[in-house]
This record gives sequence, C-alpha cells and structure tokens, in this order.
Amino acid sequence: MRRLQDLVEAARQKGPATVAIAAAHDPDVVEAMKTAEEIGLARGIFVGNKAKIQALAEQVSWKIPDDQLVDEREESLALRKAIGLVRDKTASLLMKGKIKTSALMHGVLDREAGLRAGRLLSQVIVFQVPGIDRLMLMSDAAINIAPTLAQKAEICRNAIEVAHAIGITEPKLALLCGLEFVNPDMPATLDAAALTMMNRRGQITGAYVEGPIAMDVPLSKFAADRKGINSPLVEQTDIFIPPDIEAANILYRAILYFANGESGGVVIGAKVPLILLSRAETPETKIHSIAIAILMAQSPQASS
Ligand code: COD
Repeated sequence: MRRLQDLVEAARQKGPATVAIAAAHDPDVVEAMKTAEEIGLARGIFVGNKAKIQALAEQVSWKIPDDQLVDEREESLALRKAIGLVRDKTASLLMKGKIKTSALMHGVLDREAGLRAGRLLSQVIVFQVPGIDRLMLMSDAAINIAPTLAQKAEICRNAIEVAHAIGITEPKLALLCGLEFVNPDMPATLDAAALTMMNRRGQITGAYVEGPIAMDVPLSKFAADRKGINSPLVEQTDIFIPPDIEAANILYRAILYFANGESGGVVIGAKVPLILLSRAETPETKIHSIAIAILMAQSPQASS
C-alpha cells in the first residue's frame, strides 16, 4: 500500500465498521460519516443531540435511520454512552464529536467505565507527499504533551504497530532532534540515544530505530553526505518521531501546508482505535483517518 487511497480500499474490503460517535452533533462528523457510509467504509451510531444531528444530516441531503441515533444532550453522558457501545461490542471504533480531546481522553482513560488497555495512548499520522512514492508515518502530534523516555518508547512502539498494519514490515524510524550528536544540554538528544540503544537491545522491536538525527539527513542524501552521516535512514525513513507535541504538531502542519501533503490519523493504545477528526481537515483526510482506524481495529495486536 503506497497511497492513502490504497488504505481506504483495503479498509472497504473488510466491510463497513460500526463507529460509536460521542457528541455527534458536529457538522464535520456528520459529513464525513455520510461519505463513509456511501462508500461502504463505515456506519455510525450517533450519540448526541438528536435534533441537531438530524438537522445537520438534512443540510447534506442525508437522513440517518432512527436506529443509528441515540438522543443524549449532556456531553459527559453522551461520551459514556458511546464508550458503552464499544464496551458491549456494538461498535468497533470510537469517534470524537463536539467534545474536547482532553475530555474524550479522560472518558477513555476512566478506570471503571473507560477503554483502558494498559498501554500508552498516542496519535499516529500516516502521510504522503508529492515526489515520494510511499506512505510515511509520524507521531505524536496530538496526545502526549511532553513525553518521558518511557512514554517515547511507547510512542515508537505504537507507530511501529501502525506501520506493520499498513504493510511496512521493517520500518526505519528516525528520532528527530536538532543535530546528530548527544548534547547533554539538549535532553531530546539523550532520550534519542537511549531509545536507539533500547532498539539495539531488543526493548523496542519490529523496526530499525536511530537518533538523534536532524530532519535533513532522513530527507536528503546530499545533506547526509555533507554531514558525513552514513545511515539506513537516509531517504528511506518510514517513521518520524519528533521530541514533543509542539515539534510534532509543527512538523505535521509543515507536511500539509509546505509540502502539499495528505494524511490520516488514528489514536491507538486503547481497547479500540480512536478517531479524532479536526475542523481544519479536508474531507479526504477524514476518510483516510476512518480507514486507518478500521485497519488498526483489525490488526492482530489491536486488542492486546
Ligand atoms: N495514555 C494512557 N494513559 C494516560 C495517558 C496516555 N496518553 N495520559 C495520561 N494517562 C493516564 C495516566 O497514567 C493517569 O492514570 C491518568 O491518565 C491521568 O494522568 P495525567 O494527570 O498525567 O494526565 P492528564 O489528565 O493531565 O492529561 C492526559 C491528557 C491525555 C488528557 C492530556 O495529555 C491531554 O489533554 N492531551 C491532549 C492535548 C491536546 O489538547 N491536543 C490537541 C491538539 S495539540
């Protein structure tokens, strides 16, 4: 699978997945789910303000059947009911509607009523850019704000799991920093060196991991040669891991807006994949995200 559209096709072939949507009275969610249903990708169960959901559906010339609507106007109850649909296996995916990411995360992380699976939750983005004929991944631009070394190791493992699920069997992972040397004054370089050693010693498996490394080396043989860096990552990197949420978020926006990239994303680590759509995303991005979540829900590791 070399293009995001290939992921959509692969997910469609698995038959429509059922998505529980928390606080579904959200125009982006309704529009994306309309397309997802039309192309046989997914079917929603819309938990939220029923009248508003129906009105939003009408605006896009759609009628959602009554058995796919759960009227619950109170945000925390809507979240709890949507999570309940996943817990009782009515739905295989959870989607965020008109509710803050942090509120959704707290619901998912609730020890009694949530979807904890004993793992770190992190967001993984799959992207493509013009001029590079393969899919690449990056993480974590949305969940873990200032990850510790242990959390970075989990972020790497989650991204590697997504890479495997989309057919990248031996991914090469770059731990991005500002340079290729360990500088004790730059803590991200210390973490990157430790993560590299964790990979060499079998604590992070399923990928080749290397860092610290600046962004030019994975992208340019010319830069690598000039810097005297000989690395398997050069022009072959599959997974990019920036040091924190800000760096990751900036890289993500740069991929989209500087490099004309396209993407889709998923949050994994809970009992089921989570879909977080954003207002600023294109309709295609939303469909890619649903497709990636479906592929992850079906991957062998997903329920571990
Ligand atoms: N995965 C698994 N468990 C977690 C995670 C995680 N990513 N984060 C926290 N926990 C668990 C902890 O182990 C603990 O048991 C409990 O949750 C509370 O942990 P805290 O107090 O460290 O975490 P919070 O509640 O302060 O924050 C966790 C959030 C995920 C809510 C927070 O990191 C957040 O709001 N992230 C989203 C940031 C955002 O707004 N992104 C949008 C665009 S950048």
